[in-house]
Amino acid sequence: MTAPAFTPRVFSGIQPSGGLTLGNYLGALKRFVDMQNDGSFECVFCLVDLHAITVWQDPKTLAQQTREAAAGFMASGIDPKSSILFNQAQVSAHAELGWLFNCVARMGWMGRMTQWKDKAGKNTENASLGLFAYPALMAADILAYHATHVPVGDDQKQHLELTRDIAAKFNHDFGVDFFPITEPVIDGPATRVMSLRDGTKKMSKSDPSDMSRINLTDDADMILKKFKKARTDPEPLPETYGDLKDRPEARNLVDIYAALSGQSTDDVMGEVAGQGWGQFKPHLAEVAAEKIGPISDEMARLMSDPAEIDRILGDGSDRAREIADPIVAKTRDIMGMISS
Ligand code: AQP
Repeated sequence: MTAPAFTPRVFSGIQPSGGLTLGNYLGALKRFVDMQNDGSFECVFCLVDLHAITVWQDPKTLAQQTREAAAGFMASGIDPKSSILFNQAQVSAHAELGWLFNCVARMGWMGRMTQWKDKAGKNTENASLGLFAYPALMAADILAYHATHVPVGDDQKQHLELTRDIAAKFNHDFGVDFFPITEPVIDGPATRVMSLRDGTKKMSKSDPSDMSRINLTDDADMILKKFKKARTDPEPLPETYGDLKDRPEARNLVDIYAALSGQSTDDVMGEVAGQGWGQFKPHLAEVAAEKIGPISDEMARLMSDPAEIDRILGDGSDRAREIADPIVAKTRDIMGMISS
């Protein structure tokens, strides 16, 4: 249970490690907007560029990717006046608390993280130390704001559990009730959108194949092309959602359709049962293009004024520091460090 003393506050972030995908939109952005509009929470949203550099990022394109991701947040409905929107590198509290948490987290905890194993692969000797420590920085991102709720896709569940472990260990080790035990918010029909080329892999902005994902900047023709080429099996759509259990590619397209059309998966099956892919895929593409088209247009409009995006991120960083700096100062104090 979250201690009632904490202000209901949402924190979440997305890496500007490439263009935003439909997975980022359905698994994260759409839900960020719902929580902002719900009005029950203070909302803090971050372009986590310090996380992005745990794998190589070209310095010539990182700033542009960060602005494009910020445009994607705003075009999806994040209002930078009511929510705080900023990039992580401008608020040094993240890096500082990340270091303090490196000294709380245990090597064994980090070594068990599936994202570390997936991203480092067999070549762990050559992976960056930052990639290994990534979950401690993520805990710092969240806990620097005493965030009580974190909306994320299903792939981040394990990192959220680690955030809770770090908060609990810190509170226990120092005999305080300082950090909240944050609640993950993982719900809805598309918390894990899968690759269009392989139904066992999640859709990812850094997948080498652009055909594996729908980008928020794809136009209607490209969306249709990608869905038409999406891997499926030869069977038509079955009567019930349960019948899709062993058909990951088919289930993924149904999940995407349900999330985009705002229907339950059972209602979707009632609508599409018996359809072949030649009928279902173009309809799915049309629904996707209707949703993504306005976002893509608004992103292009926002991107035509990069100075304004930088101003918004600067303003968001000032507001973020006002919350995070005192929390990190108090953390140093609890740990026994001298500070002015
Ligand atoms: N395929 C997905 N389905 C549902 N949610 C997803 N998210 C990412 N991919 C999917 C959610 O988006 C948020 C931001 O993710 P991130 O960019 O910080 O990192 P990631 O999860 O590693 O996303 P990518 O696209 O796979 O990035 P790269 O390729 O750079 O590693 C998170 O809430 C995540 O759950």
